Amino acid sequence: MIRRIDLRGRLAQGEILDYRALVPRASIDVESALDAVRPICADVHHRGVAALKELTARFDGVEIDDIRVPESALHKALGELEPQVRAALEESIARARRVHAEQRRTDVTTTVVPGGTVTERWVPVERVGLYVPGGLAVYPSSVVMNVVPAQAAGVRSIAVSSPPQKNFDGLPHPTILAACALLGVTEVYAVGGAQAVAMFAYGAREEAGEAVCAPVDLVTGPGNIYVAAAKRLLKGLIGIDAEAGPTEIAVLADRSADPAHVAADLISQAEHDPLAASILVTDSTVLADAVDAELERQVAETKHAERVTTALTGTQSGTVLVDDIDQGLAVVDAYAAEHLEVQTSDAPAVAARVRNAGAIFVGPWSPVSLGDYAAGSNHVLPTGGCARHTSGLSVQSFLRGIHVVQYDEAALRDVAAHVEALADAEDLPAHGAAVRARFPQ
Ligand code: HSO
Ligand code: ZN
Repeated sequence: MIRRIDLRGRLAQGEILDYRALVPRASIDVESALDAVRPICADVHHRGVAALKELTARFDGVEIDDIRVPESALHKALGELEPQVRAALEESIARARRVHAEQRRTDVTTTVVPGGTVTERWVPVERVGLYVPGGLAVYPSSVVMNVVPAQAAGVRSIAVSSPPQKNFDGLPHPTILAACALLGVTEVYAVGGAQAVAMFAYGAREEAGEAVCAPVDLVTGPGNIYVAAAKRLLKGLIGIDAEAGPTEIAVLADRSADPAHVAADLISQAEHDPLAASILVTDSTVLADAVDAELERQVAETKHAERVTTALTGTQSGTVLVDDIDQGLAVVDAYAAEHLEVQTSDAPAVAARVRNAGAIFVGPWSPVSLGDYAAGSNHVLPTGGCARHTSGLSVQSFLRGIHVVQYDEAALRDVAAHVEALADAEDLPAHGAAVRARFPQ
């Protein structure tokens, strides 16, 4: 079911392997959605709430009277939430809060010279808009993963937007609303897609001029290609987190791994999306064969067999056979998976050598789905190879480090000649003059 890429022996033959090209990914052409998204954003910009209601009728098939979800609906959703889901969400929130609380930064003051200091002051973003999709699946867990770091960072104003659902009176999905209520988020909008990103970026007013949603500074959260395109279009006006693509799991495993567990984990992420990528990297054909057999067996029994099969048989998924774990590490580093599991006999040591991954799951008892819901780690992670240069969502995503410079007279006098010399070298004499003006001769 899952294709094989056999790299064994090729290094021995002196070949130079381009691992990134050998393990391809599905390319998501966000650029192509920009043309569709541009008029939507312009409409929201110019006509505010009226445009949002029309776009919601067109794209979601729902007529809404108010884009803002009343607080009573949040409390009702929480009241009606199944007790075991509530308990699980509470545990997920508690664990995520424990981890993210420790990510808080303290301001650091460096005394560069006597009388001259630079302080890095960490300041939370003022207002954040969090987008929660409502497509193939509904992810209250993503509400947790976005809201918890924002709150831990000290963001004062948090708004959530999620598409209205026909079967729920035109409100976002009740578990999304319940998660918001549990987290203490009270500002929620029933708006989806690109128009939600535009609403966050520009704010939205009624025709009478009354403001309904104030503009935000930063938009985070996953979404479909139109949401990604809107983020790309409005970036700059707003800050954004990464443009989330289809989810990915890579498993680096040796003979010691349990094939049933490896197959289950590959299927677990394939379940998200027909474009999801599941990749096994192993030096053991015995394991590869056993995982293949397990995939056949388990896929037949899994609920979302159709999209799982599409994902696993797609060119973005596959088993890569390598000579040894060293070569396996080169492959997974080149791929830079959103999620990497290390299931080898010396998993912690192997995992410590990984350079590129959104998150690493070490050993047989740390499956990706643990991290999706209840490890305490964040599940908003870089996809599409962005793990080479980008981190997952954290408290840091919601902070800005401001340099505060404070020199006294003697410290400035001491360095004045150097400033002047560099200003002259750049042919910017007014820069030097601004220092010299303070020390008339
Ligand atoms: N694996 C997804 C997150 C998620 N899984 C939400 C289940 N619900 C992307 O990291
Ligand atoms: Zn998942």
